[in-house]
Amino acid sequence: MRTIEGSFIGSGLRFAIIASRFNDLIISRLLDGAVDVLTRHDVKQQDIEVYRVPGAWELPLIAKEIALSGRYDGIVAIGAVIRGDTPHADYICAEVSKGLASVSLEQRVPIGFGVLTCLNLEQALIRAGSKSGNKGADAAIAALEMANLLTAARRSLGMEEN
Ligand code: INI
Repeated sequence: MRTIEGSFIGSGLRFAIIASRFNDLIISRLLDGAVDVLTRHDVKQQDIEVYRVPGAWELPLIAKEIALSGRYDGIVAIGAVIRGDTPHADYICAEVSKGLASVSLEQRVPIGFGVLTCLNLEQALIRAGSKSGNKGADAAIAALEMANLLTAARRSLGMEEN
């Protein structure tokens, strides 16, 4: 039996982090978590580029441009959608998750999903570096593993490296 899996070795890999400005109290913590985990896995600071967008809604479009550039081994998407009194946030969440998933599949680039979808600020804080860990870091480590897995899988499947 052979198992194909991705390592957590980041040296030589390039990552784009796309982060919204909306709810920056949360975003700054998720962003710190993502950068911290990548650099602790030997991704060089100069191999990480951060793109800022206004809100989570704008994440799929920048993800698509970045994916099309072919410059990065992976993308880490960071956002924080917090429900208000109306269903506004629900529409954002649905489109952002669908949009990022479709960019990832169509462009064949791993996108770590570090977009919080919470009912209130407390839930978001808990997931941004306190009780429930840091979802920015989780998204970054997933993007790193998937970047390495894709290389390993393509090699194993005899596919051209691209
Ligand atoms: N953007 C977020 O990132 N989080 C939110 O919670 C949010 N809410 O609730 O409104 C939000 N709205 C802005 C949206 O993402 C767009 O930036 C805006 O509609 C302009 O296109």
